[in-house]
Amino acid sequence: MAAIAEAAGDTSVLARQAEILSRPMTPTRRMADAIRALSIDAVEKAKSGHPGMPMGMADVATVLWSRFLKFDAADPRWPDRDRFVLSAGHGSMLLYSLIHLTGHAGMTIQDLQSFRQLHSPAAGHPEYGEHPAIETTTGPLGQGFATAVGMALAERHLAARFGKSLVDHRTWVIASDGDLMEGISHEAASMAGHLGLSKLTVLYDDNHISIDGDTALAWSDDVLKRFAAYGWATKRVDGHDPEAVAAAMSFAVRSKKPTLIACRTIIGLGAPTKAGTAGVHGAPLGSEEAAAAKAALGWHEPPFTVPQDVAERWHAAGARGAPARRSWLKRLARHNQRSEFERAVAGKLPDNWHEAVAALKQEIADGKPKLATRASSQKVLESLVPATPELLGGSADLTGSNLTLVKGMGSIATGNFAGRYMHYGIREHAMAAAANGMALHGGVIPYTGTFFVFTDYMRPAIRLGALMRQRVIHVLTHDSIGLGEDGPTHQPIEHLASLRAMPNVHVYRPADTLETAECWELAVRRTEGPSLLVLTRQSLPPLRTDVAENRCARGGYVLAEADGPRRATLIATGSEVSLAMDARQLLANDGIAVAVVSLPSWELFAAQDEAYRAAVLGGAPRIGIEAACGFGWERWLGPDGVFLGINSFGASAPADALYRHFGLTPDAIAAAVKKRLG
Ligand SMILES: Cc1ncc(C[n+]2csc(CCOP(=O)(O)OP(=O)(O)O)c2C)c(N)n1
Ligand SMILES: [Mg+2]
Repeated sequence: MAAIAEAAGDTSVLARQAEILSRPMTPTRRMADAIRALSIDAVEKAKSGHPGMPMGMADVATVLWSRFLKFDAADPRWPDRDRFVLSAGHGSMLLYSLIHLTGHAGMTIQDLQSFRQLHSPAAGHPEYGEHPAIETTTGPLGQGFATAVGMALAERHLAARFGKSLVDHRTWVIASDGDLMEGISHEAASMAGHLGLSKLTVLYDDNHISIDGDTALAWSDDVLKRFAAYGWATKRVDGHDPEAVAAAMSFAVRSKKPTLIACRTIIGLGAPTKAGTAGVHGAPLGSEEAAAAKAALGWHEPPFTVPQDVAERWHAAGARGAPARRSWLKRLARHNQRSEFERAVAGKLPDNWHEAVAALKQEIADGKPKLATRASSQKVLESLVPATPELLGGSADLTGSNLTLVKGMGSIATGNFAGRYMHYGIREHAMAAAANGMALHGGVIPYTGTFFVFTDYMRPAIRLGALMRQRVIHVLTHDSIGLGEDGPTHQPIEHLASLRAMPNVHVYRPADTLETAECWELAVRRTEGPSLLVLTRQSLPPLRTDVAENRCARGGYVLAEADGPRRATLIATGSEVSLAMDARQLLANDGIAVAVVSLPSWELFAAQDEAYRAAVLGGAPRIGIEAACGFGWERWLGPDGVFLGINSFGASAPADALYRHFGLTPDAIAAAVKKRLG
């Protein structure tokens, strides 16, 4: 708080504010003041929210939305629109004001009046799906930036595929100090600089303030030098001088590199005592300061009122892109790839897609391959990739381990975006966020790759992908102690449980090549959220040859019924299913009839009707087997079940030795069943 108090008395900021406010009034200033006034009013009415950032960045946003951003308020989903990402999602009233003022349907003044209330499209932070002009959910700082990098990459890829006449748009980001402090922004900026994503522009709200006070408390980066070192073009401007801002944006449009424009602003510009302080970051101004701010700005309207002339200017800005959209529609109408473009953008799979999947499954049934499921996954990709041109893969420097690359994909590289494979480098967090951005952009179905244990580094982006229900597939190999010698740092234990706990995520842990094909099929079809394919390093025997039905689609099923009345049910996933099958044989030798249930997807199984689940799980004692922690298994095992797994951190040794060490062998399973049965 000391820092806040000191900043409040910062005479240099107040002097600068006085100078800015004394500049001749212009129509552009009035447009920006409309954003400020609406933001003040909405936060005041909600008694919560963040007025400082919208007030500080109103001038920059006005220049962007009225002169540069290519959009048409009449059709906010027009595929060739520019993308705008408010990475600093706490400044949500900036975005809602812009959407409202530019005349979009679905963001009325009543919606702004219900800012932060239940069912308002003007939620606390921008939420994808609440309004078509909200391109992505933001709030976790830094992620919007990396998501935008994915959008910019998708644009380049689709431009290479369909040509400039259909795909030629830019990605604009507003990012705050917090965005640029976050680690993910370093990963994403480095990636964008390396690739030379020249149509990406970041407008950095360089206000020197974060929640604790002056950013100097925690930060002394030279941001421009940092971005220059990543290969970006950089500019520094007075963020309250529209002509300087416009000149910098023109520079960005011409630049052959991604561009960072550091816009020196005053947070809460207009607020007589709180401007330039952390006090204006995340709390209502209070009625006195709010009134004084409006007076200082020369804004004399009642709350939530925009004068006619200002409203008209904003509406004109909202319609500015209409001619561009109309001529784009004409180009689309006569384009020879029109139907393919429309199909990809709509997220519909190709007609012949299912034939490729069916042929593959038959081939697997005939060949009965003994493969690690990561290798099975590669085999599946060999079929899926040619049949599904919108699949865009990649890995965080583990291509040869994740087996995510197949012939003919071609690498994405600087200046060559036609490839379908992205070498993300060792940047898991940005990889997952960029994949969200690609999915949000549309026209591609992204998949990523890394070791399962490193979902810890991707988790915030998996979570946002889940919240936004994006179709993103993560290929996560080396899924247990079965990876062996690399040891406990690399052996996932709690990851299955923690990711199964995440809403909208489907976690798949297939047991053999056929199940891997079935799970991939489900993942590619799924449009309601991220799919995680959790795959082994070690080889697994084939368990099934029946291909008539995708049995993984029910999440769990009886792989082998007991010979005779069930004495017990062994329930396992992935690599432990074959152990359960072997244990079943050992028990049969001793006259104990048990069934084996494969449970590759808990989410899908939970969605089945009660009768089906009861029939699969059976009334006999249940034994759960998974080379991971047991958290959550009680759901399937009931109070009388037994769980065989690992509740420590694994160890370094060959995989077979580890399975023996942790008691995950057919003998140990059989012994546990006998003990349970008494
Ligand atoms: C990952 C993450 N950590 C913490 C927060 C909480 N938070 C919201 S805004 C903010 C920092 C505010 O500083 P800045 O980004 O410069 O925004 P400004 O105050 O200038 O608007 C923090 C820590 C968050 N939203 N996301
Ligand atoms: Mg700041």
